[in-house]
Amino acid sequence: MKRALVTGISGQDGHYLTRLLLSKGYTVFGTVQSPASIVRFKRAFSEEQAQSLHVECVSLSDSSNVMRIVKDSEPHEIYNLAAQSFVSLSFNNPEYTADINALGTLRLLEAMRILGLKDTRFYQAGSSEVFGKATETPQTEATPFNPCSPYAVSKQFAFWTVKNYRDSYQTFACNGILYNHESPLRGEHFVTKKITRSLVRIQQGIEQQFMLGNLDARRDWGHAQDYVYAQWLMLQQDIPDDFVIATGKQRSIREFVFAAAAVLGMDIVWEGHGMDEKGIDTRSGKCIIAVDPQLFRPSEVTGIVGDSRKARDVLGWTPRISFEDMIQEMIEFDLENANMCQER
Ligand code: NDP
Ligand code: GDR
Repeated sequence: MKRALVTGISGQDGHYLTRLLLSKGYTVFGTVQSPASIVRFKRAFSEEQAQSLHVECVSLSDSSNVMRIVKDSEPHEIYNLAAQSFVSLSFNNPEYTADINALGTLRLLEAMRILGLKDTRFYQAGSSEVFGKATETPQTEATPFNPCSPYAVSKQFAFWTVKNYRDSYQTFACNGILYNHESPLRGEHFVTKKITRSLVRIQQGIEQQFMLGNLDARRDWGHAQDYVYAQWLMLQQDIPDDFVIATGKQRSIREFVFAAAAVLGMDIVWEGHGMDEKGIDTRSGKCIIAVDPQLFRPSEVTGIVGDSRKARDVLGWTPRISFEDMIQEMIEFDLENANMCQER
């Protein structure tokens, strides 16, 4: 029976990956940052599933603790998902972000090396943010990195560390270069979840208005369930390698708002320009979206859209859940949650 260690198991991807691994018969060891996350995470699984699940608090900043969990779990596969994953926050917390995302990855790989775990396979949760102000569109595994946030720089460090361990010690280590992926379980501070949750709350009369930052920002959005499958596939290959995982389609924040509103039967028109731009609900005539300059970042990625031909050819991976179905699922989940809150 296979054992997997998943760092950052309580995050969005951790949930989906755990479901996948349990369905394949793995025993799953997971780490979180805060004790509250253990309780929340375990609620998402049945008692039977919980028998194969072992979750504890391990900070990636604590190398002795990292070493211990790797030793105790003796994993066949490690998925390093733990991170300070909010790009915006990384501008105010660059040192912490680097400690967890960059050095945390190094600590795990060192633990594997020192413990002599030669057969253990390692997946690193890399990010399309490394392309930053992209030098070509779409981006492939060969596109030069041009990171433009402390988060992106930390992920670039992790990327090269993985490659270095692969080349120097023949570690079976892979980098996924994953583009944005969303789901009902997405954290509320990320823009997609903020939009679906806020629109639902406005429709239910719980909220009147919400603020967004750069409406012109564009992203290549896929579904987390598809993307964790790619993570697993990478570790099932004969040769470790790096893969871009993306849908190849790019949309703006405005387009996301429009699509999410449509699921709720709402129609939004945009009026004004720049910081004065407003989203008006045509039915009520009310302004429900305004622009907050504080939500803009000091530096923003441009032209981010991925070419995942290599993943399609080598892994046989392809995204299955459409953009529209993903938004539908997110809205349905938020509606259910809003109803439950109102009933309480
Ligand atoms: P989340 O932010 O949802 O989850 C982050 C996880 O990391 C949580 O389990 C959190 O624990 C844990 N964590 C945070 N800080 C620490 C710390 N100091 N020590 C130990 N654990 C910590 O991320 P996602 O699931 O969305 O993403 C997973 C990974 O993939 C991340 O590395 C992210 O950077 C990367 N990625 C994500 C993409 C996306 O679109 N989702 C795209 C590309 C890369 P707790 O719950 O206790 O705080
Ligand atoms: P991102 O995701 O930075 O791409 O990182 P996020 O959803 O935070 O931002 C996407 C884009 O939306 C713009 N934006 C806003 N963003 C937030 N969060 N809140 C707002 O109110 C808002 N208004 C506009 C942003 O400027 C940005 O351009 C995610 C994370 O999961 C990373 O961990 C991962 O590596 C990358 O995706 C790929």
